[in-house]
Amino acid sequence: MSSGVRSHKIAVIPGDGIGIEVTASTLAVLRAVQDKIGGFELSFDELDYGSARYKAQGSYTPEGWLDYLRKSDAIFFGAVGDPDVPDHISLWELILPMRQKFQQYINIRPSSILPGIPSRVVGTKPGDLDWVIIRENTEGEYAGQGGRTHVGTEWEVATELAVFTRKGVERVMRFAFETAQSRPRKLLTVVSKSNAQRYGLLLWDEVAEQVSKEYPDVKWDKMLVDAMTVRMVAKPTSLDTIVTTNLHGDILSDLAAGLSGSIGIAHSASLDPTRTSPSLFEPVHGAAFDIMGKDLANPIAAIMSAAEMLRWLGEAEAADLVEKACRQSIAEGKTTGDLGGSLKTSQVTSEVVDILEQ
Ligand code: GGG
Repeated sequence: MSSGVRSHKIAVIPGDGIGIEVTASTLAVLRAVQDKIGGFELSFDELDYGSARYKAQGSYTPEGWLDYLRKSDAIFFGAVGDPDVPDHISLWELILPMRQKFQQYINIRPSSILPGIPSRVVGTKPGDLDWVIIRENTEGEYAGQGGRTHVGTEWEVATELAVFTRKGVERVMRFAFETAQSRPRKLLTVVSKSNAQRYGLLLWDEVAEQVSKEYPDVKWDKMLVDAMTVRMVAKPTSLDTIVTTNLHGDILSDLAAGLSGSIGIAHSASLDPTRTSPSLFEPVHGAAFDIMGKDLANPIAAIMSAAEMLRWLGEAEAADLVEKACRQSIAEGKTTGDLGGSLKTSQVTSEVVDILEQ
């Protein structure tokens, strides 16, 4: 007989560096919210995938790992990167295969200036900057196509192909217009570099024009990525929802994180909107080896990513509570050094748990 308790199986990959610390914080918060409101049960399948495994055993993951992960309802991921392993190896061993294999073609990276966070942009205050960056997440510049020939000679050639398919661009564009439509301002900015990249990014712009016709109530414009960086700094209130390519989204979302306070609060979700495969939730930041093991990392980005995971799993009440607790601890100045506070990772975690338990 069914107990009526909704159960969700979460694959947990703490990964490397501060990923391990912020994942521990996140699990503490998830357990607290589960105990607080009940009605659902999370089971955590903690996996040792990462650079330590690679250095000890020669591979980041065991054979068949993607098929194994497919059986989970969602994946929570900390960070990847190690000073002893070239970054292109760690990224291509762990994060990028998950995004591609599971067709997580939407990477959502929201940014806003929250009450309690000192503004980094002259003249802005909390509420002025409130963006959702939608990054294409499976193709484009990170398609992984290319190669090297004549290696080590003066004729050495390296190619890196940016791949854009009509289907790939259409699906991210449609998601972006729908997101913009669901937000109060109904405003979308489509970012590319189609003056210099005249094939893939021209297709990008053309598809935007075509898809826009299905959403007449959405006000939209096009920007070249270089001009976009200036607009983000100079006129942040003119932006709301932003859609861009894999590489440009990676860069612009870090800029957005800096402008809204700290990369330590930048959360993200890599979604398969068709729900055929599990989606992936991770802080935007990397392994940050310089502060690893010192209890200095800001756990909020990871915890807010987990809130998005709860929302994706249908646990909206729990998601709202976690998000509210994070916002409250920031508003009360109970923050780590990156946001001007003096608390440790463990103390911020306890603050968030305490707020949840009230
Ligand atoms: N927490 C995610 C992480 O470790 N990110 C490292 C990184 O460089 N990511 C690049 C990307 O998101 O494409």
